[in-house]
Parts: sequence; structure tokens; C-alpha cells
Amino acid sequence: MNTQVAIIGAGPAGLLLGALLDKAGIENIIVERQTPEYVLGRIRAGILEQVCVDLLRDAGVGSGVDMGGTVHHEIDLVFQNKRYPIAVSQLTGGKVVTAYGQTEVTQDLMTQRTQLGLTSFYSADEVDLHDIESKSPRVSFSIDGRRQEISCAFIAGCDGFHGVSRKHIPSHLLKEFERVYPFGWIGVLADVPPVSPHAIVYANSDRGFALCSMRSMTRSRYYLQCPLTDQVSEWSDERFWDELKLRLDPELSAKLITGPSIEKSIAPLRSYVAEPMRHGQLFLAGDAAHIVPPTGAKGLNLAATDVKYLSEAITEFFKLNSSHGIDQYSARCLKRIWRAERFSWWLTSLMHRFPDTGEFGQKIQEAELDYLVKSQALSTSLAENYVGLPLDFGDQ
Ligand code: RFL
Ligand code: PHB
Repeated sequence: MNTQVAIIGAGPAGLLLGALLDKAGIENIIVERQTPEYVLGRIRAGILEQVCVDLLRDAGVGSGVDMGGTVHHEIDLVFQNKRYPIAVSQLTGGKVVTAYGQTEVTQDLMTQRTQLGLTSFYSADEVDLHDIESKSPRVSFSIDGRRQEISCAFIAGCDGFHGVSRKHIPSHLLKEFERVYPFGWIGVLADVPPVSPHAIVYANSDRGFALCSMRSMTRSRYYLQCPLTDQVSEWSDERFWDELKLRLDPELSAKLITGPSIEKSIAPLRSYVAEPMRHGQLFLAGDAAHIVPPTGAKGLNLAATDVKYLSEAITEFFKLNSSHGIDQYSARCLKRIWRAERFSWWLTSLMHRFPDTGEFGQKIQEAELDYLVKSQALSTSLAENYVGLPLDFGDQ
């Protein structure tokens, strides 16, 4: 098989890249290790920046988020049992975020890809990359035991943190930056109305962090900080709801509607960046190149901007015969990535209980939160990062 771009991974990064390239008239094939059902079953992101919503519209799948998304103008911070609204929209000249699930984004892109008749291989085993330093790289894989091969001009490694692509960058050329946090998040999805439908709630309690989010007016997503050693089986629904109530302010606790969970999982928290994001004809995008802890809701949004830059660069190469975009790709992405890494690390540090910082650490957090909600300068800093810094931030 021949194509212009072979995309490894059918998560949001791979699917969105495929859609944007197709719009620009560039052929692409996606190779995914899992089944479509498995990909859709992973419950992850829920908050989209405006830049991400605009990209979904550009890719031709805006109707899902336009009809099913809930626009948020505010986020709420809870500490010392009190809730403080941060008017992110007012503080950023009218910018908003939209609550719309990664599962829904993925489903919209998958449906469109099927309707357009674009080629995707799911359940691909032993995916391998070849000759990435040459002008004609290849991707090989097995479907039902039969070996297949794609020849292409570029390979996009959109295969997430545990994918194969990044491993093809020689280790002496790849610099990795990492911080692993000493706790995880247990998340529950339930068909109950969200306790706070118009603002995501981030709670710093002396029992640990809690987050109230949503997927729709009838489906909620909640998270609790938990020890990394915890197993999902140790968290009955009842234990989860009881603990969540203890970490929220009294008004929200009283309003919380509980019900049976439809999904429950534990995720570790990590900050990670791999530099550079290109080697030869291989380009990394999304979680394949970087991870942020989910506290700032930046992971999917960063994947979307990587893919925007990559689709522009590849289009420039094929349509204008210019390598400028592909040569700048890694540096252009990394500027935005490190800003989001800083913000996600800061919000994670501010909102969680750290086992080793004790009461001193908690007092410092409370002093900073108190300053944050009273200072227009610090609230504005939180707000402008939360809605997403402009694409041309710092370029003027
Ligand atoms: P994905 O989604 O991991 O997709 C990668 C795909 O590649 C496939 N794959 C392979 N395919 C072929 N060959 C191989 N060898 C392969 N190895 C892997 C995988 O099966 C998969 O289908 O990466 P992508 O596309 O870069 O997307 C990134 C996002 O998924 C991620 O950044 C976000 O989910 C992070 N995140 C959040 N981001 C936000 O912007 N807003 C949020 O509110 C938000 N909340 C979250 C989150 C992540 C979370 N977890 C579980 C880490 C909440 C949580 C709890
Ligand atoms: C989610 O809805 O899953 C979500 C929302 C906000 C975050 C992280 C996850 O910061």
C-alpha cells in the first residue's frame, strides 16, 4: 500500500490529524493497535479549549460539540470548605471552555472517517516503523496474522505514551523530562445530573483533591486523589460518593446526586516531555511526545494543537514544496507544550495533598489559594491559562 502520511494511533490526535489532512487533500492511512470499541471505552478528557473546538469545526466535525457541548464561563475552587468562583470568561475578555467528552470527540471523528471512506486498520499487531531516516519510510503490521506494509512520505506517531513511535528516535538524540507524582486519581462516570453543570469544581481538602466535571446534563464525571497503591476493587460506589461529599463544600455535598457508576478507573499522574518531536520523516504528536497531569485539562488540547501545526506543515510541504513548516514543527509545538506543562504542574501542586510536605505544605497551599481568589492578577493568570493561551502568545 502507498499513501502520503501513515498515522499510527487512532486516538484523538491520530483521528484529528487524519481529518485535517484529508480536508487539505492529503492521503492518509491510520493504523491502530486496539479495536474501535476499546478506544471509545477509555474515559479520559472532558474539557476543550476554544482552539480545540475551532479545530474540530475546521475538520468538519463541529456539529457534535456545537450541539452536545456545554459552554463554561467559570471554574470553582474549593478550599477550607468554602467555594470560590473564578470568572474565567470575564477575566479573559470573553473566552470560554466547553465540556465535551474525549469519547464523543473520538466517536465524531471515527464516524466521519467511515463516512468519507478513509482507510483505517484497527486491531493491528506488531506495528513497526522502517527507514524513518530515508525519504520513503514504511510502516508494517499484522492483521489476523497477515503482514501488511504501508509506504509513505511521512509517519505521524500519534500512538500515545506507551506507543512504539517514540522508541524509534535514537536514545542519544532524545532528551526526556519527567516528574511522577506520588498519587493517582480514581474517576467515576455515572448517569446522574452534574452537581455543578456550569463550572468545573477543583477542591483542595485536607482529605485530598476532588474534581467535579460532566459529560452532559445527565452524565457526570468525578475524580478523587487516591494513593497509587489503591485498586479499583477497593473503591465501592458507596465509598467513592461518601469520600467525595467529605471533600466538597457543604452546599455542593448536600446537592450531590449519586447513582451506580458506569465506569471506574485509576490513573497515575505524570509530567513528561520528549524532545525533539521529529526524527527524519517521523513526527510525534500528542501523548506520544508529552504527558501532563490532568489537573489543568490540557492533554487533549495540546494533542489538538500539535496536530494543527503538523497538518499545516505537511500541507505546506506537499502544496508549496516548502520544508519550512516541518523543520519548525518540533520547536513550535514545544513552546506551547512547556507553557501547558508549567500550568498543569502548578495547579497539581496547588490542589493536591503531598505525602511529604505535611501541615506546612497545606498552610502554604491555603495561603496561595487565598491570595489567588483575592488577587485579580493571579486569578487572571489562572484564567488565561485555563482557557488556553493564544496560539501566537509571545510572538508579537
Ligand atoms: P491516546 O488517546 O493515548 O491515543 C493513542 C492511540 O494509539 C494507540 N496505540 C497504538 N496504535 C498502533 N500501534 C501501536 N504500537 C500503538 N500503541 C498505542 C492507542 O491504542 C490509542 O488508541 O493519545 P492522543 O491521541 O495523543 O490523545 C491524548 C489524550 O488522550 C490525552 O492527552 C487526554 O486524555 C488527557 N486528559 C485530558 N486532556 C484534556 O485536554 N482535558 C481533560 O479534561 C483531560 N482529562 C486526561 C483527562 C487524561 C486522563 N487520564 C486517564 C490519563 C483525565 C484523565 C483521567
Ligand atoms: C474531565 O471532565 O474528565 C476533566 C475535567 C477537568 C480536568 C480533568 C478532567 O481538569
